[in-house]
Amino acid sequence: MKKNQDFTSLIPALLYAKKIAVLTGSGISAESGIPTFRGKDGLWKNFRPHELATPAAFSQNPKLVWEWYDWRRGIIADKKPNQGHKVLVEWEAHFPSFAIITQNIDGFHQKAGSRNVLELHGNIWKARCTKEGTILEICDTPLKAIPLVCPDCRALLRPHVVWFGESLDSDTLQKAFSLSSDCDLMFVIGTSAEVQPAASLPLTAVESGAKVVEINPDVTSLSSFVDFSFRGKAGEILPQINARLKQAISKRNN
Ligand code: BJW
Repeated sequence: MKKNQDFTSLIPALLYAKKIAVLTGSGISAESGIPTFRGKDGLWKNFRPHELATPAAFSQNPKLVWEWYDWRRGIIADKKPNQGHKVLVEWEAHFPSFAIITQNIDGFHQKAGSRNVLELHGNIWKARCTKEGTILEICDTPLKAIPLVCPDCRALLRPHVVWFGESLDSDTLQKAFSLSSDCDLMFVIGTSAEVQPAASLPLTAVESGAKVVEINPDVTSLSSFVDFSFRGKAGEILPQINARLKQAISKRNN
């Protein structure tokens, strides 16, 4: 079925939305220069997930895993949030109930200024003690010593991210599902929707009666379920929607 790609029909839904949830993936940071995972130049084209992003990989070779994360921290440290992230900051200030659920670990939503952000897969700037579970913020790039050890107990620290086969933090996941079932409008931006359980959130929103808007240059497995599909880059489409929204707000107020 052909999806609605018309800004004009989205604007009334956005203008009168009471509760907005946004699910983001690596595509929203692509225009900042952060690689995605599964695209043409995605990380999983050059690196094997089972060698770098599983608990077994870390047990086998913590140094290799930390080196990979150190390299990625270096890439992120040099880059800035883009227009897509910035529009979401404006929307948080405008809408009474607005939350971002991100799969990204780059911290760019918060860096742009968003405050109501749930990080499903953790944060690359944090490390966690493998013995005591203590979470530390570590901002050095490059890291001073690899692998990192806990300053308190000397056990290994690991990146505070969620690897394949690991459970997501249950409180965070519960909040994400409740935002998804409770919203009247959900934006799904820059995710292939291939990774569970994040990929189930938009389906929960659909089942709960919300309108769902996808912004992605490519078709995904979600595309056939959504109400609006905008095929393009988040850093271009979001500012266009925002400009139309502002016009509609000023028309409404006059
Ligand atoms: C643009 C753009 C632009 C480009 N503008 N868009 C049920 C069925 C089958 C399997 C499972 C299942 N439940 C669980 C699993 C196993 C697994 C899973 O889902 N595997 C699938 C791959 C099949 N899930 C898990 O293991 C999860 N744990 C879990 O469920 O625990 C319980 C359990 C375990 C095992 C079995 C059953 C239950 C944990 C998942 C953790 C994912 N971790 C990673 C790494 C995080 C740390 C790190 O960054 O190093 O998270 S993997 C990677 O994928 C990362 C991402 O957050 C995640 C999603 O990727 P994302 O963001 O969608 O990126 P891409 O590259 O896929 O897509 C980018 C999109 O952007 C593309 O569509 C582009 O077109 C678009 N784009 N430029 C807008 N400018």
